[in-house]
Formats: sequence, C-alpha cells, structure tokens
Amino acid sequence: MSSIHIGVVMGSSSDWDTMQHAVQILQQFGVPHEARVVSAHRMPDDMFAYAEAAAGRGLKAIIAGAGGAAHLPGMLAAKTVVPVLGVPVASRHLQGLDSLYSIVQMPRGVPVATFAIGAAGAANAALFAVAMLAADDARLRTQLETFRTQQTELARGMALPPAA
Ligand code: RP5
Repeated sequence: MSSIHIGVVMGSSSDWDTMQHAVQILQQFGVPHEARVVSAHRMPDDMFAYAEAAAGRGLKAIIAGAGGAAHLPGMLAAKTVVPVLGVPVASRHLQGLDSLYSIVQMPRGVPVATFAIGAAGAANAALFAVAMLAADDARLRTQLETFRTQQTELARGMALPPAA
C-alpha cells in the first residue's frame, strides 16, 4: 500500500500557479500527496498509466487541473474508479469558462467532481479531499473543524471601511 493518499496532476507546468493552492492545503493538513504534470494531449499513454495504477497505489482521490480543452480530469476518470476532483484552470482567451465546461459536462456514468475556476477551486478540491479522508480519520476531522472555526472567527472580525 502506498503512503501517498492524494495525487495532484495538471496538464502543464503553467497550471502550477493555480494548482499549488491545492498542494498548500494538503501540506497544511499533513496529507501525504504527490504533484506532477500528466498531460492528456501531450502524454496520453502516461495519463492512462497513471489512472490505471491509481487504485493499486492506494490513491484515495486524484485532483486534476487543466485549462482550455481540459480533457485530463474526464479521461483519468474514464480509466479509474478512484474519485477525480476536477479544477478548471483559467485560460488565456476564455478566462477558464472553456476549462469549466470541458470538465463539468461529463456524460452520465463517469463523474468528475468539478470545482470553481482557478485558485479557489484548487484549494476547495483539496479541502474536499481532506473531508473525504476525514470520514475515516479523527485527526483530520478535528483539523478540518478547527479550520472552519478559524474562518468563522476571521469573518466575524472583518471590519468595513467608512462609506465614501
Ligand atoms: C492544458 O493546456 C494545460 O492544462 C494548460 O492549462 C494549457 C496550456 O498549456 P501550456 O501551453 O501553458 O503548456 O493542457
């Protein structure tokens, strides 16, 4: 059994600015993970090999980010029953709407859990993965509850500037 629980993959190193927000969350929660480039279009054989090996390696979820014609999450999901969490990366010309539609509109039968475009989606995908793992991990559940409590306290402490 692998010690890696979550795989974070992306179509290009240019996705890292976005996808690092997922990795930061996994680091913060102490979740064993890996991060690598696995391009659907430029390395399809590697992508299939990654997906086919995922369950056997003990991965509990794959967070997959891609931009433009973002086939990576859907094609990974086609080759594994390990849950795939898709992150649409903002593209140069259509600002990620193309990525979002490419990832979210999976035909019935092969789901990809799709998150918001960009950094918030990457962070939330990781938080969702943490929540999945927390179902069987009391330490993670406590950490997640503390994280939520801290957010609540931050929001309650938010001050607004005087009206102009
Ligand atoms: C996709 O193409 C990647 O996920 C990336 O978002 C986009 C552009 O890739 P680069 O041209 O920056 O390598 O496959």
